[in-house]
Amino acid sequence: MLQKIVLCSLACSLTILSFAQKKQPISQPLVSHIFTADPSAHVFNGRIYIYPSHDIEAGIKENDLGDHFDMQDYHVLSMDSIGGKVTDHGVALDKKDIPWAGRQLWAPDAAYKNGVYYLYFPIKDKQDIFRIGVATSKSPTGPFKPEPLPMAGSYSIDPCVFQDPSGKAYLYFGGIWGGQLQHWNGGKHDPTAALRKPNETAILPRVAELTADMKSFKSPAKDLQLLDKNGKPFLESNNDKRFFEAAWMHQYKGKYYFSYSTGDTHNICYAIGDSPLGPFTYQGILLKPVQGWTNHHSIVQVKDKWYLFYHDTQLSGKTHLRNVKVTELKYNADGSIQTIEAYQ
Ligand code: FUB
Repeated sequence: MLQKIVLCSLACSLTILSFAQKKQPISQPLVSHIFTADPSAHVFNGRIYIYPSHDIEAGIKENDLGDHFDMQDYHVLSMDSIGGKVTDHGVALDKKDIPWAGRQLWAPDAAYKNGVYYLYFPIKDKQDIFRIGVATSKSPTGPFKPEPLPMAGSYSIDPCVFQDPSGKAYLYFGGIWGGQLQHWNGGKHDPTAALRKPNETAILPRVAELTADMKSFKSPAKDLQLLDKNGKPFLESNNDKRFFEAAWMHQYKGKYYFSYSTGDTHNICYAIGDSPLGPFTYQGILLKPVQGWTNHHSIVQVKDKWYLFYHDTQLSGKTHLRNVKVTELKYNADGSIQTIEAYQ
């Protein structure tokens, strides 16, 4: 009996010890009544607005093309301050209202110009080719009215819109594997084009300047040059550093910061340049892998601090049912970003 009690108390102590040693998330989901992912955050009129994907259980088997991410609509979230109450403003755009839509509403982004809010969204068209659409509203929370056709010359996924202090606006986009970027070389579509081989140069993200009405590309999208610290392009085998998806652009102290996910190696990395059109030089990892396969973020200044919005799968433990989070992002004096570990 005594032996049993001793064994039991030893087992209990070990359990408590291992619980205490297990890393805990540094931040909690912003909402838990719906699943949300890919948060693009902006401050409009002093309020923080988050434009996330709205994850659902569509009952589709998981595969490398991401068919299980079969989202149907977007909700906009907002809060007056970091840590403040989060409001879900309901459906801002529904797939059924997009005339050209096929399936899979993936990561969106938003912008404001001259009294109009713009929502940029990727979805497969009726031929199952990812295109980028734009929808407008007088309110940051929608409802957004989509243009009747996708943006001409757009393809692939994960649009990020960046408005330069010069007044120009740029759309960054692209994602490999299920995001289909490998099908677009030199602006031409070839659905049979394969992924790059390990010794080939890595596929690059795309950028296009937007027209003044924010609804079209001024000229065809171009490759965004991403170079290592020796000025060389990455090879596909550098898959812990090369671009995969989740483009984001922000400016800090006059420099342009392009950040992105490395996809199959799950890092969020960043690169710095002197122009929104690049070239960009790789700097390092800003967010280490999170729970779940995907890693996707945005970076925004709120008053005098900077924040990283990101997601993980804390609430569900399932790759396709994610929850958005926020944590502070800090720079070093030389402009480098302090790497964030989402669990400590
Ligand atoms: O949410 C669907 C896709 O997963 C996004 O477009 C990718 O960036 C990844 O997060």
